[in-house]
Amino acid sequence: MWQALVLTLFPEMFPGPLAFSLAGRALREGRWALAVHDIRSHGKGRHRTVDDTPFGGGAGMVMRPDVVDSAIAATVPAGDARPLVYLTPRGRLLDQAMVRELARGPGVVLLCGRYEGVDQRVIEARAMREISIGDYVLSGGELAALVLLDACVRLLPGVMGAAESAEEESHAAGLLEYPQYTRPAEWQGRSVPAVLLSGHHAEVARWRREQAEAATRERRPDLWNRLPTHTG
Ligand code: 9D3
Repeated sequence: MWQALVLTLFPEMFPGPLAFSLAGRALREGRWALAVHDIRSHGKGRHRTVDDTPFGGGAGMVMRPDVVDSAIAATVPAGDARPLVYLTPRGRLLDQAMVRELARGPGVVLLCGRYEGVDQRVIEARAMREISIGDYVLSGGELAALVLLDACVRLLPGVMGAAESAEEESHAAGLLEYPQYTRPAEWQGRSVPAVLLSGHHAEVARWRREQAEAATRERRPDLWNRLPTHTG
């Protein structure tokens, strides 16, 4: 079974919103497992200290390597094949290819940082994969871990319906999706595009492809220029 282990100073944040998604139902059905471990339980002294001031100066605090290493040693069995992922704004950007790769494997161990982050030595010593979920600033790694888990779990066998899974495959093409409409056919003076009511499946397919291409060209030139037919 695909097994996730989360190391965090805020264990109460898990499963959090995942309980309300496809991932939550799959968790209750035993299609994956989630273990959460409080890094604070490895803190030093009477106050269970987990952080200290950065060498070289600067704002904020840094999580101690010995504390983080103890948390890993206590929870990750020797020879565990799961990748150890450190969620950090310094990491490689998460994309669907990385999600697919992580979902294919035995699971993940996710280290969530707080404060200014984790001492780099334990990241190197434990050969962690550093991953970011985007170029904006969060308060810590927990929300990023929840995003990564949601993205992975929906790809596990039996979590999505077969129809959705097939659609997923065809959409890995690198285009944004076409816009969606439902009833009522007219709402506040706005009509649904007539082609969608026409019953001409080929015309619907062509219109949707045009819409997807226009949106991708306008909003995501990075994706557009990566399409095989639009390079060079
Ligand atoms: C002062 C420089 N800041 C880096 C931009 C420090 C800093 C800000 C926020 C250090 C850590 C954090 C907390 N963020 C995460 O732990 C995090 C994150 C993110 O902020 N954005 C996108 N992906 C991620 S994954 C983990």
